[in-house]
Amino acid sequence: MPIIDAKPFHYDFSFDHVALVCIDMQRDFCQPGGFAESLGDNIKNLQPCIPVIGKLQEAFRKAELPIIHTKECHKPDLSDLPTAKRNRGNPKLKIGDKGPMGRILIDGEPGSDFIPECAPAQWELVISKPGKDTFYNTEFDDYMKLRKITHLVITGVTTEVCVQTTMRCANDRGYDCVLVEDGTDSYFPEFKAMTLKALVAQGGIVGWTCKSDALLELLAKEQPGQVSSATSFAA
Ligand code: TIU
Repeated sequence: MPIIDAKPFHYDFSFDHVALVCIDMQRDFCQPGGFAESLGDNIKNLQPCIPVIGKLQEAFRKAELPIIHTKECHKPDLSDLPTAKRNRGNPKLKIGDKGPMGRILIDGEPGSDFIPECAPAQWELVISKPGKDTFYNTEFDDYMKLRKITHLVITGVTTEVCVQTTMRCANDRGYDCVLVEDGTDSYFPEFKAMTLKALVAQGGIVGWTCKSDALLELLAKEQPGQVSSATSFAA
C-alpha cells in the first residue's frame, strides 16, 4: 500500500481507488478579464499552483491513474444560477454578462474553459458544476462510486472556496482526501494558510495535506501497467 508524508500524519491509499481531482482551473479564475477580475481579485496569487498541477496531471496520466476536472459554470439561459449568486459581491460584470473572454462563467464560453497548462486530456472526465461544492447538482459522486474511488488527491482554486467546500463535502461522504499544499492557491494567501491548518486540525478532522513532491516521487517509482485501475477506468 503506497504511503506518503502528509499532515497531520502519513496518508495511505491504493492505486486502484485513488483519483486526482483538479478544481476549476479555468480562465475565468486565473486569467485577466474573467470572473475573478470582475470581483476585484488579484489573479497573480493563483499563478504558483498552475505548473504544480500540470506536473501532477502529467504524473497521474503516465501512471494511467484517473484525473477528474471540474469547472464552475452555468447554463447559457442562467436557469441554474440563483439570483443571490448572480448579485453576490456586486461585481463589475455579473455571471452571464459579456466580458473580454465571452459571457462570464457560462459553460461553452472561452472564459469558462480550462487554462491550457491544466487542460483535460480528451478521455478525462469533466464535471460542470453550478456551485462551489463539486457534489451539488452533478454526477461526481455517482461516478466515483461506480469507479470505486475512495481516495481523492485534491488540487485547484481557490483554496478556501471551491477547494475547501468540495473537500469538506467529500469528507462527509466518506472519502479520504489529501489536499496538495502547493497545488492550490487563493486570491488571499492568508486564507490559504489558515485553510490548510484548519483542514488537518483535530487529528485531520477534514483530511490530510501533503506536498506535491511526496506524490511525484512516489509516482516516479511506479511503472505504468503496475496500476491495475487504469484499464478498468478507461473502459
Ligand atoms: N471567488 C473565489 O474565490 N472562488 C470562486 O468563486 N470559485 C472557486 O473557488 N472555484
